Amino acid sequence: QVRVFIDGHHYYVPERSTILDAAKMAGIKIPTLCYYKGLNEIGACRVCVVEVDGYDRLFTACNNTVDEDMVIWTNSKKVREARRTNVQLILSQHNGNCTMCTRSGNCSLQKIANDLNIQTTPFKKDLPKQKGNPNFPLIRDYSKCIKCMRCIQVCDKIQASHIWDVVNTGSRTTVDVKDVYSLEDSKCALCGQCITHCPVNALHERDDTDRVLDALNDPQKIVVAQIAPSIRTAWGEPFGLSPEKATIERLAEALHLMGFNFIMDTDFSADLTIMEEASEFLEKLQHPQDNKFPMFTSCCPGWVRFCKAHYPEFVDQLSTSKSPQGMFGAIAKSYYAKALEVDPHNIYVVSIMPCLAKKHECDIPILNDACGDPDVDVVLTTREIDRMIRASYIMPDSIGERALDMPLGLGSGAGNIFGATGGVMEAALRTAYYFATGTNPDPDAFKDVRGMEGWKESTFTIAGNTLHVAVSNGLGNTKRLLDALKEGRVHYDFVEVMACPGGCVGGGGQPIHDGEFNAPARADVLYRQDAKNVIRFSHENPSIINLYRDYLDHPLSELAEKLLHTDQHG
Ligand code: HC0
Ligand code: SF4
Repeated sequence: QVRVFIDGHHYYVPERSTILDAAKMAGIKIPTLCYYKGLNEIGACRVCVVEVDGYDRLFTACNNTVDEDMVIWTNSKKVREARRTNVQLILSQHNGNCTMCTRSGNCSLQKIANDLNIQTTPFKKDLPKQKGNPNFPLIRDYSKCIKCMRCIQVCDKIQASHIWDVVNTGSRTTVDVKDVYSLEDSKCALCGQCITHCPVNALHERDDTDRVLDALNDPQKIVVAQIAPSIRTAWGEPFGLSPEKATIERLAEALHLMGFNFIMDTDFSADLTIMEEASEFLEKLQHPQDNKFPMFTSCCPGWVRFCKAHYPEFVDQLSTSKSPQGMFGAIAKSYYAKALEVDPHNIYVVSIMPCLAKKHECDIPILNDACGDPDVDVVLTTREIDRMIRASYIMPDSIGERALDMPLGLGSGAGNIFGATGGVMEAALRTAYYFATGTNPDPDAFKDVRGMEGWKESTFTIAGNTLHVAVSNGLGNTKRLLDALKEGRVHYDFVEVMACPGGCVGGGGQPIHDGEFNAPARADVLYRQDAKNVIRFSHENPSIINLYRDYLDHPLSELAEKLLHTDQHG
């Protein structure tokens, strides 16, 4: 412990505490902007400056530590003026069109400017020009970047992708793609973590809400929504709804009020993915001489893009099973169109996903196996659907719930946990066990693969086979795992990879709470729902059983291969 004086009072704080943490322990708030605990502690914005007796210069509180008997002033005239000037300088290079900004009300710069009572800036506005492709799923708004460097840090340190860098010098200093002209030419996985770590709106997804509104207004179109597993644990956050209130059924009612014709569940097609992927894996195990191991899951297009860009040697080990979003689209425009007795070209599939890479996935031209049209027409992020709900003046707090439409609206608990890291592996093992032995395991037999750890491994015995499995989330952890595989330091049979920290619950399209990591709490909701579901196994989902009985015949059948498999995903 060391003694420090903050604003005239003394406190005892642990040695080597930052000034910021010491003040926090003393109950004193020092404002921050670029600071992100554990990730970005570089003092770039100089909003957290404080005065220290004995020094002329000001200290940034986030990355300077306390000394014995240090005398710190967090709210002196000099500090207040410096903070205001620093924020005014940032504002002079920031396009402050807050009335038309999707981060309005959830923008850390807006908040700090308001908190500091800044009403004008003496500095001349000097905004950089926009560049890049407005049709790419990830868009950088150069006129809003405040050079906080968080996107560089998360992309380098957490996602091992190194897409962003500082470019230019002096007042022209900014952040841009590294080494290439545009994002499209880069090795961006489209995980969207730069968006959820940006304190302002300098990074955002392509907005596809108008395309959906057009489809909803088109009397020819039968608009079918599929809702991804991790949406049900996050969509209600911006409305202040508790997890108990923010059910998928309440979201379904909101979509119904907006004019969606059918509202169904990606949990259903997650179950379908399990049927195909578990069968594919068991078949590979039976012919070890013809196959390379591990087999990798392929349902996360962020991971697939990363694999193609950085580890092409593993691409042929990706499962050929399409992602649940892809399978849903292909089934909606074949089996379901037939059941409705409608022209599949009139079915318009809208995916509601926590993800930007899914926007790219649905745009892949060859994923059109059902009828020649794209299997999925458009992907909306959680944030986009929330914006649509607000723009429709639907009050989620006061509307009722609506049962999902059948048959593609029924999912098992196994499908539900896809949204959390380890969930796909656990779901696959539950069904692989049944396929291999003819009996169900305890549904919680594989729960070792749960949890937020970045790289998990486990060993299970199924029908006399010892299986070594691993699960990674976050691309930095994935890189470590792949390098270990390449160097022969580890050997696995089956590996699940999710690009986002925590899996889709931590997806780049999820609601943003600046500085917080919400994946663990969101994942808990999914596991609680799984535990309560009367169906815990994908192969016991009645809608899946009927789909095979009436249409696909069996997993890996000719029709299943045509509709549900590809070597081009991601
Ligand atoms: Fe996911 Fe999925 S779990 S990738 O994160 O597999 O986006 O939630 O929809 O497709 O199911 C995203 C989430 C999905 C898919 C599912 C998988
Ligand atoms: Fe998208 Fe989920 Fe993969 Fe993130 S983990 S890139 S949200 S599919």
